[in-house]
Amino acid sequence: MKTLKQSWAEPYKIKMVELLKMTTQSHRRKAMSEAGFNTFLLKSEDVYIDLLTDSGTSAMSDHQWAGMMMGDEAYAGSRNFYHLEEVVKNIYGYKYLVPTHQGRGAENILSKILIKKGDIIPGNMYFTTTRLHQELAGGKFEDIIIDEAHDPENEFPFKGNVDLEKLEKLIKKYGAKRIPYVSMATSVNMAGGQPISLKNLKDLRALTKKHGIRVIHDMTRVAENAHFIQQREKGYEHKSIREIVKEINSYTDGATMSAKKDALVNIGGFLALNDWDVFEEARNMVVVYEGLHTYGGLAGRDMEAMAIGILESVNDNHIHARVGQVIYLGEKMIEYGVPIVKPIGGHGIFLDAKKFLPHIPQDQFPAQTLAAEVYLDSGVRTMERGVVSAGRKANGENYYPKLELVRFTIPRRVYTQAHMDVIAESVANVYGRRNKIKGMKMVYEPKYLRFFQARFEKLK
Ligand code: PLI
Repeated sequence: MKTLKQSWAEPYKIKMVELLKMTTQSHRRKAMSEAGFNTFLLKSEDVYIDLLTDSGTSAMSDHQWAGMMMGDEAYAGSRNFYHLEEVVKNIYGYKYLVPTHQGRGAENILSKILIKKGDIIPGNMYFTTTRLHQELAGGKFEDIIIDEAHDPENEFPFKGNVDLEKLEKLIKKYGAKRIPYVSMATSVNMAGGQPISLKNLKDLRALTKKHGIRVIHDMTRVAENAHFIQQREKGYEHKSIREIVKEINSYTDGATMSAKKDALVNIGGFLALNDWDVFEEARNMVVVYEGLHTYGGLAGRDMEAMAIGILESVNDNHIHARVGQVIYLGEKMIEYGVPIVKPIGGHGIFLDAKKFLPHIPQDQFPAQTLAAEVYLDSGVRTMERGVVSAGRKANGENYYPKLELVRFTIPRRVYTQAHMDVIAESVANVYGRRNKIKGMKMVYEPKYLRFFQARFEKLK
């Protein structure tokens, strides 16, 4: 029987450490100014605790490192590919695998195959690279996530759910023929790492099946979503993460995966499919953009580390500790009175910058400003997920997302509870002097995915 309170602890011990550089305020001021007040442009050496992303930043296990030594670096037919293929089949339940160098490689291929000019792609909130590939292929993304997802304070337990009425309206308006698939993500990143429920997914499956529309799953953080289903959805409390992951996937036709997150590797991804015809085309296209269909831009050793990482990622103790650490940090921030997205998500804490800095209008980039201020305070690097990340529409106008957030993304198996304390204290410091903080203007804007390389100046 489960006790009411069950503390988590890391299901591993530390065998090797990487020393961190502590910096002074004046050093950080210079570094931030040289980086154009964009945390993506900071040098990693100037960062103390790096919460820019959970992508490719996880610590690999000794098993994974041992697997790296077992790399079969043949150009074709590497044994590591076959191992990965078997793991993807067994753990995720998809029939066919096309490896890619990372998630966006899979998104590119899938979008080129399934999307025609003028198509509509409904999804449970956009993700930056996913939507861009859909647009580059001639499609238009339509947000069909439930309204609760756009409200940082709404504590609905499954804010990643699809609003089926919104989807039905789109089907009525455009016709099912113009909708090649529904782009469904688990642990919705831009909403704050919010899960979709299995009930909602089953309903989505029933509706799309009626209209002959595919469901394509962005399964980048599927195991973290499975954890929330286990914790919150009736009937799943005694199911393992592995079982829940498999069930989620069973209601979808294929998936794009950035293995740099859930799957605990520093590089890698794939496209997984159940439909032979789409697979055939993808297997052909991958040779154009990534590499041969048995390596897709990866070394044999990368595929081996990924296969082992996938197995480790669906371990219940691993996920419990991983999400437990994120929740620990979020609860600390709440104790300090700092406004964050609730419920706390799976891969990071998202500060509500509109509420944190209500005096800064959205076109003066409150989240970008706040990310810079946290770095200046303590050397903790975070990232903007607001108006800068949202970019511009095809007609050149800015998207103005309701959510204007700063993401504190927690790499897996990397930082300790003491680091979490230091991070929360730094945010509390910045919160204490929030009224004195001024916004910024953008002085350089690249054409694609501007958040990566844009530069800013502080307003006087
Ligand atoms: O960074 P990639 O190309 O391996 O994966 C792209 C990608 C696709 N879907 C989702 C939900 C992501 O979160 C994602 C990448 N995310 C990054 C880099 C992040 O920092 O969240």
